[in-house]
Amino acid sequence: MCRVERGGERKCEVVLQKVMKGERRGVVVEKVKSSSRSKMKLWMIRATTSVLLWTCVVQLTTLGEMWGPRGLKGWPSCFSQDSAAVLQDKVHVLAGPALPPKRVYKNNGYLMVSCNGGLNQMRAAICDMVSIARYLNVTLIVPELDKTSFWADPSEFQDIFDVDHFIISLRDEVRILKELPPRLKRRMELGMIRTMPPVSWSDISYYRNQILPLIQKYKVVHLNRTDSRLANNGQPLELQKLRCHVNFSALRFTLQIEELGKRVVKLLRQKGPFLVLHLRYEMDMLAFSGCTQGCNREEVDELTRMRYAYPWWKEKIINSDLKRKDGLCPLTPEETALTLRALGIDPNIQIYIAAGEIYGGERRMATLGTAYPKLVRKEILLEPSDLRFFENHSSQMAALDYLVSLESDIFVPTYDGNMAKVVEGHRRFLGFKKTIVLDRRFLVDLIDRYTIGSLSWVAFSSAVKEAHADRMGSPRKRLVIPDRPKEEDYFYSNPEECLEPSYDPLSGT
Ligand SMILES: *[C@@H]1O[C@H](CO)[C@@H](O)[C@H](O)[C@H]1NC(C)=O
Ligand SMILES: *[C@@H]1O[C@H](CO)[C@@H](O)[C@H](O)[C@H]1NC(C)=O
Ligand SMILES: *[C@@H]1O[C@H](CO)[C@@H](O)[C@H](O)[C@H]1NC(C)=O
Ligand SMILES: CC(=O)N[C@H]1CO[C@H](CO)[C@@H](O)[C@@H]1O
Repeated sequence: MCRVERGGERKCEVVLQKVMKGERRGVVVEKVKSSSRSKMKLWMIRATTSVLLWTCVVQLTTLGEMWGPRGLKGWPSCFSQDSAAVLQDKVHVLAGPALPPKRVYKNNGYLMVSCNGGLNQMRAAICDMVSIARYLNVTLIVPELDKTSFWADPSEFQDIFDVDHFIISLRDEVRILKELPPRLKRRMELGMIRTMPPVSWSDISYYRNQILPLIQKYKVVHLNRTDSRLANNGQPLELQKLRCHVNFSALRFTLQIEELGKRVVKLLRQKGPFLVLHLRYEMDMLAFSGCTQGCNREEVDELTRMRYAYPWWKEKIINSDLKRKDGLCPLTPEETALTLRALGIDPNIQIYIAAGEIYGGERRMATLGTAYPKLVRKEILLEPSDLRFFENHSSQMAALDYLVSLESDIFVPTYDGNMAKVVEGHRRFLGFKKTIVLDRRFLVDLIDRYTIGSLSWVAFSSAVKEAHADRMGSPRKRLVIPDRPKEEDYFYSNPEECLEPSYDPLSGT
């Protein structure tokens, strides 16, 4: 099979880089001395390169099977069984795209961005910003992550993502630097650059016509908000493809996070299939949304106080019941248990809870734990020493959950936040892996009818099954609603332009 162990690939890349540097040094030596000795040296280096390349190929082949197809650039080949072609692909990956040629273009200036929000919102934003920089022919500075959001995670880009891979794998598209050149840095310190939030849901033409002239004038523009700044639809096909390429291939987590993720997946796999439940029933979610279904008096008070305490949670007076009936609340753990049973999910399946601390703790988890006794959390699977590194770094914790979610047999988010959307899209990309996108509005209505006894279990279960038959992450069109971008399907939840097998641009009307 063509699954590639990521560490192996990375080692090869490093080796290749070293070899290339060596070769370059060899050429210089040759020019200076022009002696046959240096030619000999050059020949030696070439020979070593071949040996190393071969070693890498062998390593890649033996290390197969272990990790998802993400590691391979030419993913479609991953679904073919032809191992000869696969091997060829690997040689190709090593010799070519591992270090794509730099794109040569006239640089129009520099773009700095500060992302806002949680990890997955930032992830999507990084993809948008790379694509925008590519289309404006500017140089992108490695994005700054949000350290002041609710999660207050001090992690930098390079604490979460493999920054060198990010820069190198995109160099055939756009130049990315870790920081501004010194001259421009001084300009920034003197406040001589332009800082602004771009208009939400803009077309690329906005960036070309409004932002590019500013970049040309000030040399550096700093975009200080990045959430949903690029429209979902109506963008050039190449731009849409680049958004995915960044998402699925240029952005990968640091080795440390990847390895821990791999370990969690392995521990789960040893015991059979597993479902990842993104149970977004955490204190911040409930305080922010005002959803208090099933909470006691003290809890409601606590959540309300918290909402009032945060100035950027602007909506203060919330009617939880109405909001829930509109499908705008995350499912509670109890509602989730009923839903999974109604969908016919095997009670013996392992359920990995991808979430922080569940609000209400054991009391609220009891029903789910009875319905699905094999509930696991990373705190159970891993040693405290493994997790200590992640403490107070919610984004790194979220990265771990992201990896486990990608690999699961079934992924079920209980709320349509950014994690749910980005993972859903990524799983489509990995071959339409099963993701159950719950119709919460419909569900809470059914659940209420079942709970008061006006619906039998059989009727309830079949209604739930029927309503979700079409919501399993299989191929479908992204919903487009001109002028109401907030209500249409999010680009990253169904990046259909990048899902080669089913995408046919001619039938897209
Ligand atoms: C970017 O560069 C390409 C090729 O170098 C050129 O065709 C294109 O017009 C440039 N775009 C902008 C916005 O400068
Ligand atoms: C972004 O920059 C503008 C202009 O400098 C400023 O008014 C605004 O408060 C900034 N927003 C954020 C989120 O920092
Ligand atoms: C994490 O934060 C808590 C509370 O802010 C603090 O008590 C703890 O020492 C921190 N842990 C680490 C590893 O920094
Ligand atoms: C892993 C990877 O790079 N996958 C693909 C991302 O999307 C673009 C557009 O479909 C493809 O060209 C890449 O191969």
